[in-house]
Amino acid sequence: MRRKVNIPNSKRIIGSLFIFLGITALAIVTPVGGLPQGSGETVLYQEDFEGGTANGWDLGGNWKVVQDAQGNWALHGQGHHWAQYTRDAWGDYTVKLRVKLIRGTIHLNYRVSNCTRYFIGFGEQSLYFNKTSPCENHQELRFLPERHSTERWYEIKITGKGNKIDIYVDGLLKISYVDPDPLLYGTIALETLEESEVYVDDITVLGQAPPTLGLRWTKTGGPLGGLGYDVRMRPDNPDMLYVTDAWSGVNMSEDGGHTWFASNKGIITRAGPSGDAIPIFSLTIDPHNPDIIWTGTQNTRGIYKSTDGGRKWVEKINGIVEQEGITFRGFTVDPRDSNIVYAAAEISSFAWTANGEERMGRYFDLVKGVVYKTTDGGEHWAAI
Ligand SMILES: [Ca+2]
Repeated sequence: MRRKVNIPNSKRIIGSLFIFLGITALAIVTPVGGLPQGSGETVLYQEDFEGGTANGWDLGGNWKVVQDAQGNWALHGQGHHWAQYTRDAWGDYTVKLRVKLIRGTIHLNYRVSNCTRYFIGFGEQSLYFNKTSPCENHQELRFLPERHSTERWYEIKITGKGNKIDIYVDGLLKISYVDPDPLLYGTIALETLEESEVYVDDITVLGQAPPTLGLRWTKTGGPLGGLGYDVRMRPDNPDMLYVTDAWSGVNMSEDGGHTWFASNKGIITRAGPSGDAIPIFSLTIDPHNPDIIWTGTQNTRGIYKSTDGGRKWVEKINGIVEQEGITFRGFTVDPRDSNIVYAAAEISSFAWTANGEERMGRYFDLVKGVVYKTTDGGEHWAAI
């Protein structure tokens, strides 16, 4: 018997935050010679546009890289259009850039993430600091009636450390703001307004380099794509590892992660556009007996139990009510008894709203939670 699950559209997948993990790649981490890098700020991104291109930028409307009368290449925008750097995003960082107004106002967007952002309005008549959060909700945080000349380059610096944002113009601190509900992460973007025309050049992003801790990841195989979720190590034999992935199922290693193989014998749940993906999501090893392993599915009803260390699996779904839209995020085995197990799951909005209508929370699919319990090793489950 093959159980086939159709996921009607991509929104349901986006219901899981972990889609942003992107491609699953199984890897091991090994020590690298040398000590961690120093704690100073380093250049995370730098662009002077002298190559005539804007690599990593999504240039909307009529944003383009142009050469001015002096032969200098810069970004140029006019009218209400966006240019966004899409190749990276950061937490605490400083962005420095040069801006030349021809007319109007530009928004310098900071910590842009989906539809939330801070934005600094730099215009002929004003300097202001605003925030968009939640989506479409613009909050005015600071306004200064500062005059700025046209046809002149200004140096602007925006620094964010946690909830404190400082804005400098030509080296002078103009706005310092502590946000009680801060946006903590995101990229940079430029937004010219109606009746505006602006040049931007020499963009530098400074911040802490990602910590390396003297370790290096090495790719050791694994499926090409999917939603990796749990990594488990057998407590009595650390060379035995398990990685779950929707949609390649259970991946196992017996040599400490150097080589991997799929171990899905007995798992009959299938999903995906072609109906052959194995939507295994969570996996937990019984702390009393590491030969007993529990695994659960994504977006469909499926709990499987192995009693031989993950080589074969038996479906255990008696008592699970939901057929679709249920994702098992984890299992907990009672510290006194292997037969008592709790399975925590979320249920997508389409599975519980009238007419199967999807409902969004702040950013993602609005889910409900359920906890199932078995007292007989998975023969029967009941929601508690
Ligand atoms: Ca330039």
